[in-house]
Amino acid sequence: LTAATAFEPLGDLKGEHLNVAKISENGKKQRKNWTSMWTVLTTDELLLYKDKQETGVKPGGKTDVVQLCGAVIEWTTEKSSKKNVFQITTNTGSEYLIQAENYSTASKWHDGIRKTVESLTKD
Ligand code: I3S
Repeated sequence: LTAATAFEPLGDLKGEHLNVAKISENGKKQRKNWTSMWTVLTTDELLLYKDKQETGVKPGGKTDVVQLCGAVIEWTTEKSSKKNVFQITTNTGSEYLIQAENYSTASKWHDGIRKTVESLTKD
């Protein structure tokens, strides 16, 4: 690790289109339905917008908010035939698959979300 990466600020992933499939909600399995979502990482949440234009609007029905405190994030090759898929499991038992065609994009989001989860889990 270089000093620059070690001190990279959290919550700096401002927005990008990622493929998202919510596969369970509060422990209840959902039908898998991949959707391109505009994804924004804050200091404690992952915001999923249907459209980039909605980000200025107060979060409503079209936005999903993934609470990252107590979440588990892991790469998976079993839950999808797609490449570069990782899963976020929230502490309330909701499960999301996140995917990008480009490995560096998927990896950047995976690492950013993992760092955020770690920062929320300390003390
Ligand atoms: O885990 P599954 O059921 O194989 O997921 C596939 C389905 O969601 C499929 O939709 P239909 O159930 O309408 O056929 C999607 O088109 C596929 O993309 C899903 O599989 P992948 O491997 O792409 O996650």
